[in-house]
Amino acid sequence: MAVFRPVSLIGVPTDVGAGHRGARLGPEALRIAGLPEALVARGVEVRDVGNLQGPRNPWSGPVHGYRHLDEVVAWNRALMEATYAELADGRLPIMLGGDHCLGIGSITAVARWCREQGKQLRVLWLDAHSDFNTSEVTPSGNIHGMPVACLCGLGPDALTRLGGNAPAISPQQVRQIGIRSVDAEEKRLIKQHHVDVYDMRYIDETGMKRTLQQALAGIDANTHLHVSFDVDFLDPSIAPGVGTTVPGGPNYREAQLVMEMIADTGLMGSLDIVELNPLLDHHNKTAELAVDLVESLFGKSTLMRG
Ligand code: 6HN
Ligand code: MN
Ligand code: MN
Ligand code: MN
Repeated sequence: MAVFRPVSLIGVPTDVGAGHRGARLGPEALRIAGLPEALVARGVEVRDVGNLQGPRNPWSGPVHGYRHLDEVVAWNRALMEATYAELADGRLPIMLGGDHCLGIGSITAVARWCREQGKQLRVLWLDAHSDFNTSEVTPSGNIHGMPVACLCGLGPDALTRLGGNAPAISPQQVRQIGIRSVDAEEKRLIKQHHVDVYDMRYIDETGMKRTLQQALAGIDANTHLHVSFDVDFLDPSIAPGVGTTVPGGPNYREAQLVMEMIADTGLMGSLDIVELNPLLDHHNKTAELAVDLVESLFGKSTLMRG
């Protein structure tokens, strides 16, 4: 069994980036579903640092193409600092979201950490969506549809320069898996910036095993894998508790295989769990499924391997 670094759970109870309210309840739902205990049972030391504090959701409309930009910036600044502090303490941070705008703060901190440590960073973006919109092309103004673009330097200065003047990452560091909903102009941006997208058609034709092998190609012992797990990655038939369901996602076995293959690398150094919306869930079952998949990310195998 792989030995994992001690984990820090960082609750990020925000839905200021989303189109539905309720993801702010995600951190508690994940705790109640047993995430801390499940990690302890995997032999992982767990510290729950509690929930970050941030501005409330004003629930207002877009201004210059963004909804709640000031609030998104405040939450991400706080998260960037908290994530960096846990990494610097030798720990593996797990972000309990919260909506996917929080990937801006977490990954900005991870990228800084990797630069300082001379490590290669690879971001695995598990999602139904590409999250590569900008204020010019967004259909909603919701910033949870923009984090990958922001991290790659496309977006408002307050978010693209959260960690300094250069973009946090380049598109070449990102692998997107499970994608099946990309807006028309977003698709153009994805192509223009050469983001590596393994969409559902690709997965159907290639199989999940080969897809993951390709997404993980080129990593080595000096690689830090950041996993950004948007729960809407999963097929809505097994994971209804999210605001933006899209049919045709990975089933239970495919999702398990993804997590198991990531665990096999032994290189996961940080994890976001985002977009869980307990108000849309049934009896917390989506949260329980997320916990089950995180157990696999930490080496629990459904087969006879460990
Ligand atoms: N997520 N592409 C849509 C938008 O409004 O930009 C949906 C984004 C969903 C984002 O699920 O993290
Ligand atoms: Mn997302
Ligand atoms: Mn999504
Ligand atoms: Mn329902």
